[in-house]
Parts: sequence; structure tokens; C-alpha cells
Amino acid sequence: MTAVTIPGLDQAPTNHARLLSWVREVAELTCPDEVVWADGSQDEWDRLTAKLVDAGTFVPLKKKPNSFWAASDPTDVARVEERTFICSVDEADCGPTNNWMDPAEMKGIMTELYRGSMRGRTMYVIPFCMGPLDAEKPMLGVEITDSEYVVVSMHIMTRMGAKALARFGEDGDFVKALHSIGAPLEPGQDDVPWPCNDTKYITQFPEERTIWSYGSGYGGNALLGKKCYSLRIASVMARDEGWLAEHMLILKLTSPEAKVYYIAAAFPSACGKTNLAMLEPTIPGWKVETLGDDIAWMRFGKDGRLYAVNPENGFFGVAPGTDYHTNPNAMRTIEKGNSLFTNVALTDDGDVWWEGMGEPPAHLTSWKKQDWTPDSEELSSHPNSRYCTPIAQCDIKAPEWEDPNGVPISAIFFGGRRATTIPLITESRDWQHGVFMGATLSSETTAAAVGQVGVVRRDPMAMLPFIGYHAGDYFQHWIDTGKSADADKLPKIFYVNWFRRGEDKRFLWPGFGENSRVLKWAIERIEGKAAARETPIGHVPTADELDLSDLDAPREDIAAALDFDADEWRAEIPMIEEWFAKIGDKVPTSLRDELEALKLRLG
Ligand code: GTP
Ligand code: SPV
Ligand code: MN
Repeated sequence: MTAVTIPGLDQAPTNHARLLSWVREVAELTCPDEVVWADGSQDEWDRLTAKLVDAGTFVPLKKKPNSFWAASDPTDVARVEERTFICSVDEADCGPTNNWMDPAEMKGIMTELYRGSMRGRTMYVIPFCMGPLDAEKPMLGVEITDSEYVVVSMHIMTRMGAKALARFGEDGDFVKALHSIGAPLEPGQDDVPWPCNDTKYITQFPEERTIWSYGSGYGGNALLGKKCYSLRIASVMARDEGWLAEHMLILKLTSPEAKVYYIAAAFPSACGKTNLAMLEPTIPGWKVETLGDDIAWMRFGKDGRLYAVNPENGFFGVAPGTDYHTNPNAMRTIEKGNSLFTNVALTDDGDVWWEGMGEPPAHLTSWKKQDWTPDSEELSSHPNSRYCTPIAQCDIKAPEWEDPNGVPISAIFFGGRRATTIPLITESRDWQHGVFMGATLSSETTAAAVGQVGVVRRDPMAMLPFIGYHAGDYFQHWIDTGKSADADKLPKIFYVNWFRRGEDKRFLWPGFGENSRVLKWAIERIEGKAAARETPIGHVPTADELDLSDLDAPREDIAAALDFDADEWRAEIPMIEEWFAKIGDKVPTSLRDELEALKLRLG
């Protein structure tokens, strides 16, 4: 049989045999018009953004340099958890919190979907590296995609192109990540601005370190270095190799005495990671710098401490609610340009706008590409609309954000969005108790995933949609991680909730920059300087123990935000029991012991 000729297929800038044969195999299956190896250059960015403008996918912004507005198909706006699969060889390795299908069966289905799926389009091969390029063992991947939107987004979100390919060598290992929007074009057929397919699959094959994604162009479904690689596949690598891949921001906190602390925090999607990562403290003398806003890879260093690295190169942040009052550092970052905005509103003078930015202009083009005025009943921007912007242009990035060795973590925060029950901050009694807090974390669902919003669900370590294996084994891995280290070198674990509400539904805690007061208390606990009440759920400060100087908020609200209510917690117990019952036999005994001890303390 003669090899198929597809323009560009033989112009590979590498001799990596496994990579070349996989690219050929995919091209022969998907039948693109041409193959292009992404090099990550400015020229490539210019060419592809121009092509996206031509196609009607992008509108260049007049008010922000080198920046573009995009509106997706209205059905393709968020992660699709129902269509996300962990295809482990053994179903028992997938567990009850993930969807599973036999890998051979899934490959059969998806191979037929991919057959000819890139017809009429260009197939891009994107070599990329998650985490710093100069890491001793760079974490490499290749995404094959037929979406220009994905290529330019990967320019921002990852280290990619020629500089990543240079680290592959002749035979280096890499994660294979295949993506097709599933919208082939017949000869002469007109394209649409946001091609996608009603049939969607986001599939991980953990043993093969392989990702297959089909049908969606949205961030978390299509930028495969992000959730698919850096959490679902990496969590399996981390289990096998003794480290942690987590849905966490990383921030650097400097005290007035110039002491430096690094904090990692896991909150579910759209629950405040980006905002905390870029916080502007309201208390004098404290400083926050950012290392990452969504994902942390944590490994033990030679000194026995846990070091965190951000695998990403950009922020893919929730737009609504972001403005100069809530997150000025995000605003300053996107003002510099070089950014993509998806599903926000477009102003008549060529800028972006979204809910939470203050007074709306008299007229906008909504994310649905309709005329919008302040009288419109619909929102101008989708609640999960996002900005995509390079970390490098964030004024408060920590200088060490690209250190391949990472930064030593002093505290881990778990948190969720709960209107009741969970105090503003609780310090765990020890690592095992902290793991129990994380494993039973709960939060109201948000628009970051397709489905009902505002329903309380368990979201362990904010990783429910991202654990690449059995949740019970994942809990055990967290317990084992603690056992493998000196207890006094482990980060202290805290549980926070910025979202508790009063009877009239208002937030009890002002949040955002004021969260620096909560960070300060945590650091003072680590330093042994702050007092706390011992309660059945852990150590909780009273309002007197938080620095509330110059805080413009009713004292009763603060007290209510910090309240431990035994009745609310007794009502929580059956939900935790139900959750553990769902996980089944693999819930670690130590966590069952924690639950029994909590029940005893609650009486
Ligand atoms: P993903 O990118 O989906 O993982 O989300 P995230 O965890 O980074 O959440 P983000 O910081 O983008 O915040 C999501 C929403 O929560 C935004 O609308 C914020 O305005 C809001 N939010 C963030 N922090 C606070 C806070 O301290 N208090 C209140 N009330 N809202 C907050
Ligand atoms: C999230 O949903 O947690 C995100 C956005 O950070 S996405 O990349 O779509 O997953
Ligand atoms: Mn996230």
C-alpha cells in the first residue's frame, strides 16, 4: 500500500519516530487538507488570528492591543462532565465518581467519529510542555487539533511549538492528546464561526497517558494540556510516582516582617481561585504575588517539604465579576492585550464588557451576538465566559513562578461555595483530619460545567471532575503522602468558605482583598502566634482573633461567618455518610475513623 500524501505531513521538524508515526496515523484517519506543525512563533499567531478574524470566529478589539473577542456556539460553553470518561483498563480503577467505558469499546466509537473528521480543515500538531521548559524531566505532550482557536489559545496557556519540541529528543515520552471539533467541511461548504459537534466525548486513557477529545471547542474540553493532561492524566502519574496533581492556585504571601510563605488552595471551578491568587491585601504591610491560578503539581523536595509548580503559562479566568474592585490585578493583566475573550459582551467601540464591571454601556453585542441594552432580560455575557491571558504580563507574578523546582508550600486551603454550615476558616487538627476536610469538601455547582447551578455536591479536594482514577484510592494517596513525610514539614491544612450567607441571602464576608485577613490568621497559626477556639470540626477563630482593623463590615456578620453551628453540622453528617457510601470499600479506614470521631465530638 502506498502512503497517503497530505501536504505538510512529511515536513515534520523532528525525527522522533513514535511522534511521526502517530501523526501519520491520525492524519490518515482524520483526512485533513493539510498538516501544519505549530512552531509557537509570532508569525504563526498573526497568521492564525487573521484567519480566525476572516472566518468570523474572532473580532479584533480596538481598545486592547493584539486581543480578540470570540463567541462560541451557544451549546458549547463549558466542560461537559456527563461526556467525560476515564477509560482505565479495569473499571475498578475508574471508580464511582467518573464515567467509564472499556478502552477498546471507546476507541472503536471514537475512531469512527474521527474518521474523516478533519476533512476540509488543517490539522495542527502542537508540541507542548506543561511546567517550565528547563525542568530536569520536562512534562511533554503533543496536541493534534483541527481548531485554530485551540492553537492560539495554546500559545497563551502552554509553552509550545519549537521551544517545546526541542525538549523531546529523538525518543522522549510525551502525552498524546488528540482533538477534533468534529465538523468536517465538504468541498464548497461554508464554515460557521464556531464549528463543533452535538456529539461530544472527553476521554482519558490513563494507562496509555492518552487523551481523545471530540466535538467541543471550549477551553477545558479542547485545550488538552489543562484539565485533561495536568489533572486527569497527571493525577494518575502522581499516584504512580508519589506526588500530587491538584486543582489549586499557588500564591506567595510576604508578611510585614518580610517573611515569605507559599500557599496552595483548592476551590471548585468558579469558586475563587483566580481571585485569591491575585489578591490585593487590604491589611497594611502584607503582599501577595501570584504563581498560578488553577493547577499545582506538588512533589517533595530534598529537604522533605512539599514544593509546588504551576504547569500552565496563562490564566483562563472567569470574566463575570472581575473588575478593578474585585480583581484589579487580573484587569491590569488583560489591559496589556495579547488576550482572548470568549462569550463576554462586545462594546460598540471595540472593547469587552461583562456583568460585574459596573454601569453597563447603553448598547452591547451580547455573547449570543444579539443587540443588548441594560433593559435586556438576558445576561450580556455567559456566566462561564472567560479571558485567556499570559501569566508573564501579570504585574504581581512572583519572580520564581517559573522555577522548575517549585516553591515550598506552608499551607493548603480547601474551600467551597456554601451558603450555610462551613465557617469562614477552620484549621485542621493534623494532616489526616485535613485530608478528611478535603475528601468531604462540598460546594454549590457553578456555570463552569454544563448542568444545574447552585446544587450542593461533594467535590473532594475540588477535584471531583478531574480525578483520573478511583476517588477512594485518591484519598488513600493523600493519606499516604502525609505518612511519607515528617509531620512538621507538611503544609498545615485549612478549610475556608467565602460564600456563607445571611438570612437575606447577602454574603456575610466581604471577600476578595479582605480575604488577606484570613490569610494572616492562617500564617499566625503556623507561627504559633494566633489563638483559636477548639470546636468539634477543628480550630476556628473568633472575630476577636482576626485582624478586622478598618474593616467596613457589620461585626454581627463577621461573627456569623465564623460561627460553628452544631445543628448545621449534625445535618451535614448524613450527607458525608452518603458520600462515603458512594465511594464504597475504598474509603480509607483513617477517614472513616475521622468521621466517627467527628460524630462523637458533635454528640
Ligand atoms: P475556575 O477558573 O473555574 O477554576 O474558577 P476559580 O476558582 O478561579 O474562580 P474565580 O476566582 O474566577 O471566581 C469565580 C467567581 O467567584 C467570580 O464571579 C468571582 O467574582 C467570585 N468570587 C471570587 N472570590 C470571591 C470572594 O472572596 N467572595 C465572593 N463573594 N465572590 C468571590
Ligand atoms: C474549570 O472549570 O475549573 C476551569 C475552566 O478552570 S476549564 O479550563 O474549562 O476547565
Ligand atoms: Mn479551574
